[in-house]
Amino acid sequence: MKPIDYPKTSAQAIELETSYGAKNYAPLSVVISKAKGIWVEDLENHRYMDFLSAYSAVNQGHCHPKIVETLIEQAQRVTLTSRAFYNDRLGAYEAYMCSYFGYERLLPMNTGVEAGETAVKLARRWAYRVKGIPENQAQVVFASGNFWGRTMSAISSSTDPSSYLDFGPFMPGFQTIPYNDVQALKTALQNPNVAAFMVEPIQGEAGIIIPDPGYLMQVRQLCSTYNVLFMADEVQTGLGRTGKRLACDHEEVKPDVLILGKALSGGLLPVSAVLSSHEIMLQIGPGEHGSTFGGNPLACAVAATAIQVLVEEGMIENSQARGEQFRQGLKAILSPSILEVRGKGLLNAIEMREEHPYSATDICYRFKKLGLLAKPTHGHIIRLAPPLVITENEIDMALERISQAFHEADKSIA
Ligand code: IF1
Repeated sequence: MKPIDYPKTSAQAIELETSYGAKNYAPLSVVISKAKGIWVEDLENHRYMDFLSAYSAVNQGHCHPKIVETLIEQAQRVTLTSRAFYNDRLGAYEAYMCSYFGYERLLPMNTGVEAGETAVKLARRWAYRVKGIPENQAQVVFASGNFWGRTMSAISSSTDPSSYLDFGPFMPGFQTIPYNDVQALKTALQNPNVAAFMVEPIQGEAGIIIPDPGYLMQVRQLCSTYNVLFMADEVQTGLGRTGKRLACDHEEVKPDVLILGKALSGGLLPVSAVLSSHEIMLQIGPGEHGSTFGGNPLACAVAATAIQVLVEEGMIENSQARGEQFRQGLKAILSPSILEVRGKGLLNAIEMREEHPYSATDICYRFKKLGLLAKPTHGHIIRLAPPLVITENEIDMALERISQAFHEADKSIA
């Protein structure tokens, strides 16, 4: 068989994907062929500042040299053994992660949604075998506006029709309550059959929705009071993204079940994890859950280095400092199209007025022309989330480009 023939131009690359690919995405028309740190390049050698970070999967910056080095080194030793046997990376990785995040046990999976599914299964098992909820009566509560992936369970809890429409019937035993609504949570937890409340500490896909100060603290307290598992989906907000190790750390609350993914591998390969206590984790026994690649030595080695560089290179502190610098600059952009600037650490958003003559997508295309990549969510909210390695000067450079894009757009409709 002849070797594969890759495109030489962006146009060729787009044409191939348009002709042969499924249509489950509508990408911005840029073709990335190289990436390093916060910078990505297309096939015509145009350079862009990546302000999406693969939805917070490359917090450590694209192709972080130390993580790549680990990948190459481990790939020449052994990559996959299956869990039919032990390997010499998994146990050490589990101990390393449990020590850093303060949990007793870790269950390794691959994608974020698989970790979410694992958390729901753990909650149900715990509900029947520890809390004593009658069989098949366990309820898991979610917040409206949640996004935790694309599987049938994840869309069964979704309140976004674009996620669930015409994919029914749905997973039973799920309820949704308004996000950031303590009273609604308290009411929901009166039901003795509730096993868990699974929630993002900041809602990503919903548009970087930040709950009121104290919300997470009250979630923690209510879940403890009603003997319900507090399950934090930190797939997007975790690992330094919001300026702390975890977004839950802003309120110093500790979830019973912690869900991680994305940047857990620095964006090199799919690695996710669920961390919890002995009591909760041991409700799933041998042969009752897992996956072919879950806990493979390559993923463990890469993830351990991804965590190590995140911490030792000060990326979490940088996320906090650069985020403050960034929001200060964004708030100084006086455009009638901007409704609100919000964020924590380097998870930020510009919410635009929906009725404005130009859209968030128009602005993102102007960003692209000026050498910065971002994508709107829900039509009028621009998520701005660069890798956590971004420097002070690069933030200033990004602010110049963002501000110029808005001023040019405002001039174009004057
Ligand atoms: C896509 C959105 C973000 C997540 C949270 C679990 C998962 C995700 C909080 C599942 C995944 C990704 C999915 C990705 C785009 C991106 C996304 F726009 F889809 F909603 F970030 F906001 N929990 N989010 O954000 O992790 O299974 O994908 O590894 O293109 O679907 P996954």
